Amino acid sequence: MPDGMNIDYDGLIPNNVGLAEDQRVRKALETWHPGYIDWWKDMGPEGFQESLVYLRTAIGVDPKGWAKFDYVKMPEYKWGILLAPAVEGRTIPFGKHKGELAWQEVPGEYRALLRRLIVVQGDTEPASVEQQRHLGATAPSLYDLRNLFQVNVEEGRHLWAMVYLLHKYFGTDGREEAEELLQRRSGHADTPRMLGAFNEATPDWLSFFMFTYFTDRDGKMQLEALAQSGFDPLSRTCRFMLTEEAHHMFVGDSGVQRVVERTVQAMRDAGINDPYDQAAERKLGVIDLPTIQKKMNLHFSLTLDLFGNEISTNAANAFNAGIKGRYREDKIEDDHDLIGATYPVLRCVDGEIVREEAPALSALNMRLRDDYVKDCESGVVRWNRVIEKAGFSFRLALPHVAFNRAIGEFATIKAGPDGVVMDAAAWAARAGDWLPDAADAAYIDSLMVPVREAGQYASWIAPPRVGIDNKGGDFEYVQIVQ
Ligand code: BYC
Ligand code: FE
Ligand code: FE
Repeated sequence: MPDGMNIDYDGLIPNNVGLAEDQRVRKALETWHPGYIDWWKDMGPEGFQESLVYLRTAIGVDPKGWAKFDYVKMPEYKWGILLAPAVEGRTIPFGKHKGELAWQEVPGEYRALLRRLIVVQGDTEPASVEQQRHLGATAPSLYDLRNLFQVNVEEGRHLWAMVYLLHKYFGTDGREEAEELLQRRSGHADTPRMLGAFNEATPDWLSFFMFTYFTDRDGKMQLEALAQSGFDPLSRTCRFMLTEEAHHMFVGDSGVQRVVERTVQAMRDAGINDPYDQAAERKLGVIDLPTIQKKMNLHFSLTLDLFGNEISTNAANAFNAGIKGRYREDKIEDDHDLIGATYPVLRCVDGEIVREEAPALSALNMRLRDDYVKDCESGVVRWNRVIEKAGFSFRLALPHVAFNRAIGEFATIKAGPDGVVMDAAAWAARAGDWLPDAADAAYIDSLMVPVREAGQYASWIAPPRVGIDNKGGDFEYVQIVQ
């Protein structure tokens, strides 16, 4: 058995799961590979398949040196299967099997449950690549273009990670699911991706930064919960995915920050004092602060839907079974079975938002969402510091969790970003103040002109403070070949 530190980097599929000795799975994956490449060429980054991109490739799982950087044509990227090293004697950390040895095979009774979670996780990865496929055409710099592609190839690898589990552990139906992951399409009327937010458009770069900040962060939370799994191969795969995920959120976090920096800088240079003077801000060719807030409202609320219903028996079953834990379950000090425990949940009762104690097991989606909202705050605080330092009395804020929801308790009511419940007509009359409208979209679109000279940046975004892999902001991160 591989201990997880031996990387086979020579074959078609770099891996540390002993594929060379596992004929059946190797064959299955080699059969799946051409379909994946076809999908990548059809649905991956449009127009840049021949370009040389300065990419990080995962080549190991040692936290001190797991990646190397080099120019790569994306279709030739080495999408490997890498699991975090096995932890000797690891036990199931929660639920009714707590303390038993972690499973190395799928327990029969939980097969369907596990398969569904793996398929849902797998489905989001290619979906995001599809959503972002047009963005290369309008990248604000080569640095940003490279970051987009880095995120894209790694989401591709995350699909591989789930497909490996399906092929290795789920037989014929696993193979069918792996096929279908290549068939569904983000936003398609007949064969959409599985979760709502992954069928929305990512029309511009501000949306891309908001998506990688907010939606990739749902990825982080869900992967952390699955990394606790008693099914050890899932746990190990998610643990390694999380090391890549950090960069995706960095792209979003620093991307939004650079937009804010540029906006307040331009406002100061022009002597604008009123941060709500949208027209004046737009004359400067930057994205005005109120529009940044609206984009944030949209992407945050769309992402909250990804946590499912506040009260969920699926979530309770997955926890009881030892399949999906809480965020950083291993750092929580309680009995880890939650029988008889309660958790405060925001519910909608007679059209009002109220906090109620609910059985903690049923409230696990709510709990993960609470942890997520806390995690989201840190970036907002940093962005606000930039605005404050520039001397403007404007603060970005996460909207209330009841705002603009399509799943869960608040799907049937209308609430403003402040959480005040209102009737549908009143809400509709204000929607343009809270969410980007057609005029906002047209304005942002007008700014989305490509900048392709090394070291140059579009008017609406500040250069990064440091580059990637100790290179400067003026490094040629993409050698464009079209
Ligand atoms: N859209 O009992 P409930 C990432 C369905 S992001 C459509 O509350 P549960 C990434 C639900 O499936 C992380 N349908 O559901 C980020 C269920 O259907 P069934 C992705 C929805 O299971 C950026 C029914 O409603 N990973 O990695 O407690 C770039 C009842 O709901 C939605 C995961 O999500 C929705 N939003 O919770 C790239 C982890 N929400 O089964 C990648 C795996 C709910 O009754 N998935 N439904 O037919 C899960 O843990 C759970 O499936 C969910 C839903 C948390 C998503
Ligand atoms: Fe991912
Ligand atoms: Fe990601």
